[in-house]
Amino acid sequence: MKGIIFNILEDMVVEKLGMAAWNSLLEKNAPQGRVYVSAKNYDDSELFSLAQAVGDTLQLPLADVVKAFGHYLFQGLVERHQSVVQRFASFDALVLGIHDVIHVEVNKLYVDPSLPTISCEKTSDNTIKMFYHSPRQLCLCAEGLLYGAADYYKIPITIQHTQCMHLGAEQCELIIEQRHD
Ligand code: MNH
Ligand code: ZN
Repeated sequence: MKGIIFNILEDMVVEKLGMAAWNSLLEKNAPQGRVYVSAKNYDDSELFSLAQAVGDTLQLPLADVVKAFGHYLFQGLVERHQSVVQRFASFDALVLGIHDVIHVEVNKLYVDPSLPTISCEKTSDNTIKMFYHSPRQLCLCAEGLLYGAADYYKIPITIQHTQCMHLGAEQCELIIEQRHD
């Protein structure tokens, strides 16, 4: 994973638990003297260790931490890549553009990023079906990102995770529905 992801995890931990907590998590779960540079690659296992340690600190399952981090991550990505997000006038347009616009742009901005395979289709006026596949199985991070995007566009959504790689499926299937409440 790219350093930018670790940088945003640091922001979240510092905001919720303080700088001392982050420094202590880093000391125990990363190589000595580690500094994350946004464009550099770091082992996925390092991110998982840190996320697990955050969960241990808060007594939360890893799945909850990954989802909450995904939610936080969206705003962090927006702040760092405004021009990419600004081209989308709506939640639907952004979601339908994740794979062919956003992650294509990421591929130009970063050398060798670790991106998932995502495909989306609009299945009704207020529903989008998303397929997610990645060797990292970060589908809960994707869910969190979608909730973060919904906040950004100020719309309420619900997500049903109708197929999941964690349950043996070849890919995850997410049904994203805009609520009318
Ligand atoms: Mn995107 C990684 C999904 C919006 C830039 N993105 C990931 C991952 C998921 C993901 C899941 C984790 C890697 C994996 O699963 O294998 N991304 C989404 C979704 C949305 C999204 C569902 C919208 C909703 N992503 C964005 C936006 C940007 C962005 C907006 C920036 C403009 N994504 C990234 C970058 C990575 C990433 C950068 C990290 C790649 C790496 O670590 O190598
Ligand atoms: Zn899944």
